[in-house]
Amino acid sequence: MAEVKVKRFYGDNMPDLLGKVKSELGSEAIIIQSRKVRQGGILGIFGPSLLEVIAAADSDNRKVLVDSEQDCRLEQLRLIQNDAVSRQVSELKKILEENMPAPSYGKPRRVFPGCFEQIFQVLLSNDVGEGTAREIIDRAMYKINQSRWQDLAAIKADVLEIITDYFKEYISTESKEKERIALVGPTGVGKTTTLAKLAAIASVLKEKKVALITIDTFRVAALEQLRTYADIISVSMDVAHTPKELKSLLDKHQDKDLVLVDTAGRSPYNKLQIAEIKGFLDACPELKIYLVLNVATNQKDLNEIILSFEKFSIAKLIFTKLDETHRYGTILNIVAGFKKELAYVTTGQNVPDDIEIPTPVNIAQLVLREG
Ligand SMILES: Nc1nc2c(ncn2[C@@H]2O[C@H](COP(=O)(O)OP(=O)(O)OP(=O)(O)O)[C@@H](O)[C@H]2O)c(=O)[nH]1
Ligand SMILES: [Mg+2]
Repeated sequence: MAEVKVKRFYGDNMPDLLGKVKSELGSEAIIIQSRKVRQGGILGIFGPSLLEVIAAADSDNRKVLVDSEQDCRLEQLRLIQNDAVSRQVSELKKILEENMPAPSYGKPRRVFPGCFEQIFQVLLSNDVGEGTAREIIDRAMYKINQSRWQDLAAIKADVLEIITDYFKEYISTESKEKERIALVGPTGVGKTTTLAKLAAIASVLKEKKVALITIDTFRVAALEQLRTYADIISVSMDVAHTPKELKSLLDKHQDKDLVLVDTAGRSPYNKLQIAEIKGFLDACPELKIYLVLNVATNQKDLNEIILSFEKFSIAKLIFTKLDETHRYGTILNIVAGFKKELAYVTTGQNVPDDIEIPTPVNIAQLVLREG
């Protein structure tokens, strides 16, 4: 396969950008994408907008000249119209996604000045995605006067505030209304345990009327596990074998303040099993679906999981097993990338103690934690 060089360029205007593309990748470079971006990108809360061009050159030397913004648009149109080329474009995009260095504004990796680099490295070591980390530092640099760029404590405080502000948008407050919630997610992430924690808090501590339902008839042990929790908490527990049964059980429990539905863990790659659960949940539109994720899962797997479970119209996220890792950057990556609210985090196996409604500042502190 031809060797492909893919690069992202930033600038204020298209002629300058195209000049950069030509000088770095040659006049036969292909523009894959051009768009306006906020200097802050994913976080979208940064300063002025920039033009971004993603360009590629390959060793087959295809003749694609890009001279002006108009040429660039025409070129994109041609690419879309030409099937063979657009196949190649998707191939390039794939390579791009896999191998793309973080935005470098057309230069090799920029080392941040003063103490910013140190904080940048802390974010990276906590698994914050490089692009997101860069955006956070860019914003901090924009915010902090240059005379304080050596003041580590001040920079840290500002970065904490930036991350906190971001989480403020995506951390949900507890609903006062009656709720019907189904937990879905991969196997073993802690769905049943989390459900038991929520049921115990609502029923025992808040004296609400609670019912549990499970559609996880896949394993006898799973039924026993939930029944044991239901017995300890003294709440009813029903089993739904079909979507229709689930619907009528929800109707039966209309008087309850909280109805929690447990589902069987599913591999994100098993489309059939996921479709089966979807069949149950689609029959009950009143159910809010929370996706449960183990925070210690690597970012690529988390992305796959979210994409597979996205079919369910995920309302909120729950991150589990915060006690099993010291790196929490993936929470920021997922919340930033998928723009989903965070409902709860769990921090251990104890029912009901090890669950919290996160506060923006607490989660931000975890993301910025050192050592
Ligand atoms: N360390 C830690 N363990 C947890 C946490 N939440 C759940 N677990 C443990 O993870 C294991 C699996 O928990 P379950 O609740 O059965 O997970 P599940 O998602 O219902 O599993 P399946 O139904 O088989 O898909 C159990 O040993 C739990 O005690 C947590 O926050 N921290
Ligand atoms: Mg379970």
